[in-house]
Amino acid sequence: MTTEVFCRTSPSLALVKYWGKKSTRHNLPATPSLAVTLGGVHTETRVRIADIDTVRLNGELLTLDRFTPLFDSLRRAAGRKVRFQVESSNDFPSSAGLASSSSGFAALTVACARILELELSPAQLSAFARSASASAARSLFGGFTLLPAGGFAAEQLYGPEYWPELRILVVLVSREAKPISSRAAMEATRLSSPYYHAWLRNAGQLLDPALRALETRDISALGSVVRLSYSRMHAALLASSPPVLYWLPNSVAILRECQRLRDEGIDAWETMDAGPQVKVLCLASEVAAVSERLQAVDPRLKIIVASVGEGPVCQVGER
Ligand code: 2P0
Repeated sequence: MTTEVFCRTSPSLALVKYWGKKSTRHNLPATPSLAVTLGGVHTETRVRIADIDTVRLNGELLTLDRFTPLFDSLRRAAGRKVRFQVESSNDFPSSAGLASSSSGFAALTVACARILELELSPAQLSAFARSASASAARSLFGGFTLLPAGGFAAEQLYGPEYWPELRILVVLVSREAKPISSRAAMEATRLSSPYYHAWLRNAGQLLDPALRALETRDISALGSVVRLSYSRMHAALLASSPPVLYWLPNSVAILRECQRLRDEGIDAWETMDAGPQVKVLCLASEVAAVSERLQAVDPRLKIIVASVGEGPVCQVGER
């Protein structure tokens, strides 16, 4: 019999974006991020003790360079030299701008800590996850989360029950892996975009209005800050040398359709991350109308309807 730990997490979608590192060595974010954990999309990870470290994602063996530092720091904390056999899968496209690294590294951190029998608080788990991927610090919690600039760990601001009417339509524009990883694109922006410092200065200023809008659950106030955050992040990316453009023609078509919906008085507020997918915030009462209009942009587009999700779920079993 072998002990196996199973952990299920959901991706963290930034409403106010983290983009850029204060410290590359410690993976500390240069900008604050405010996020919602997406209910209805999941990473599932199983970890067992083995003779060597292996990580499989959707059945495919991965290279270990992104994983070994996390494994080593958890092993050091536990004072144990064990190795991990990891099998992970996503029920949404990986490495395509859908925050698979947030849910992936959060699940991995929780599962490895559990199999090592490490007693860690949620903030400590969040800090371990952040060292591997900053957005993963936020996936340690359900609901709405905040990772401050330079912060070691994320915190939960509101639980999943805080805004039951909020929906996030995830429009899958492409299933292809992104042309450049977010980590590399972030560094390219820092090193070569003349707008990077303006982005850093402004990113902090967007946090307060976003927090105020969240406090009153005002979707149009929140949506207009969300729109500024992703637009300015992508403006800085586009000004890198060479320019980084994640958008595809259908991404732009969806953005334009959201604008038309808003012109008609329907709150449909888009955001984009490091990939071509578009995520649209709206209220449950308008999901049918918004989905129908977005689907009409291109009938081939798949649209996933997410709500505000829960934090990690973990189980220990024998196999
Ligand atoms: C975010 N993104 O706040 C931002 C917005 C993408 C756009 O965090 O280098 O995989 O592992 O810390 O967390 C994606 O980058 O980057 C990301 P690392 P991560 O969600």
